[in-house]
Amino acid sequence: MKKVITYGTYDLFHVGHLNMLKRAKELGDYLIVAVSSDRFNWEEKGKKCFVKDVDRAAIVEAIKYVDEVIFEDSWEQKKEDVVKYDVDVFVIGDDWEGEFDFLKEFCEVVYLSRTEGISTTQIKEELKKQ
Ligand code: C2G
Repeated sequence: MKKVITYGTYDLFHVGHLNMLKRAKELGDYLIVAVSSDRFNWEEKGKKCFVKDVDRAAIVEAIKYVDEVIFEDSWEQKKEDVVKYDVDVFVIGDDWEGEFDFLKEFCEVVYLSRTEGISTTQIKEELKKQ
């Protein structure tokens, strides 16, 4: 079984997130998604989420492409996760191009193009104008 892992905040779930998860699953047979915890987002990414982490995890878990959800609580955990879950492919959007090449020692690293014209930030900005 070819296992794939990806990481993200997945706040205000939208079609860009869906496309990423669909394409991530196409790279293997089993997809694990590490959803960023509220603490990690705020303290490490400076992101304030609209949807709390347990609800973001529940939404991602309900997506048919997703087989397992874990929480992302540190930048360092990727290496441990890849080994612990016996992952073959790490995949993430190309906005992170090159950032995780250190994982090539443990698994295949794939950066997929983002879906243009949609982002959580854009959704929040548009809603403010209404
Ligand atoms: N994404 C996409 N197209 C968009 C928006 C997002 O393909 N229009 C992808 C991102 O590239 C990422 C995933 O969807 O692979 C989740 O996006 P975010 O929730 O913005 O994740 P991010 O904040 O980039 O967190 O350790 C890695 C980080 O946790 C990634």
